[in-house]
Amino acid sequence: MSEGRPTGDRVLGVIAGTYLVEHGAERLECVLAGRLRQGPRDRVVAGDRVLVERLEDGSARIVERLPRRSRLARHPSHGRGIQVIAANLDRVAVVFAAARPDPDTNLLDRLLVLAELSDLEALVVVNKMDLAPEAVPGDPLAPFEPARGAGYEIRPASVRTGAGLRELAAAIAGRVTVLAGPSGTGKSSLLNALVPEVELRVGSVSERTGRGRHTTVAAHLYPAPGGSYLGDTPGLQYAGLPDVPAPALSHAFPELRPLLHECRFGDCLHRSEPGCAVRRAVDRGQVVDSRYRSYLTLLAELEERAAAGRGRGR
Ligand SMILES: Nc1nc2c(ncn2[C@@H]2O[C@H](COP(=O)(O)OP(=O)(O)OP(=O)(O)O)[C@@H](O)[C@H]2O)c(=O)[nH]1
Ligand SMILES: [Mg+2]
Ligand SMILES: [Zn+2]
Repeated sequence: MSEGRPTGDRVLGVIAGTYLVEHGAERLECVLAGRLRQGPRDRVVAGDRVLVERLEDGSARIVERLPRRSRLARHPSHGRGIQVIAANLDRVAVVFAAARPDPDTNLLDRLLVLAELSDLEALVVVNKMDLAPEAVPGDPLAPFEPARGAGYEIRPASVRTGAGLRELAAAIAGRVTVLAGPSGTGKSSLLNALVPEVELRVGSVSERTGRGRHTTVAAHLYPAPGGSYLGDTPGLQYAGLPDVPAPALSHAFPELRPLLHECRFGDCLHRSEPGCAVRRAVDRGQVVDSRYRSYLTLLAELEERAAAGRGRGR
């Protein structure tokens, strides 16, 4: 944080329009000042730094949101623009299971790209390693090899046996990390295991909203030991990429970055352009085929959406 600027209080989460804000050792339940209520729903999200005003009746309200240092955002399933999921994060831990549900490598690549486009560091947690070898014949980490090859840290873990949890706790120490991934991979279980007394809080959240904790509608951060924050996010089954220009997509694949300046054309999209260094590297096996196919899938999606946008007279 730069000097002389207020650092503000951290928003932990939003429950039914009430913002839970960490104010020193206190937790304040705040409403948004009228001015902030005009904006979109993601005006203030988990992780945001805010200025809080306390009123005489003991209530508190958020009067200002400070600039975001980073944000995790996706394209909403309906409509345009982007939906901010959480702000001021350091890392995204993409959580998959070794089995139940089986890993979906295309979704994995998509979530890694989402993190890259949000300028966030990403790591991959492979939970439920206890299910191997019965439920997973062969190497349970094989589906994650392409991501490892691209430079991502892959952390096997099991909430059931406790394997890998200590290492994971060390990896998140002192930082703001959110767990993101498909439903049922064990994000909440990891939170319970890594953050003491979080179960209690999850329980109270459910009571307040009258919903089960499986219907998380917004991200929520939990203070964890060592000055860290660990966050739960709503299931990212749907993870549309934010609108970025097509050429930006290749930059979200770390293993492609060193090749990009070698393509013959500066605006190469790495499909079938002559003199494409990416194609050459794929053909030589230097770039993993499944990662390249994920790139092509996401590229087509961005282009389709851009075309649909133009069709609407954008
Ligand atoms: N065998 C095994 N089961 C696990 C492990 N971790 C979690 N589970 C189980 O997997 C199921 C889903 O776990 P959750 O923690 O609710 O998964 P989640 O990712 O939070 O799911 P959503 O909230 O729906 O996004 C539960 O029945 C857990 O008990 C593990 O390491 N091994
Ligand atoms: Mg959950
Ligand atoms: Zn190219």
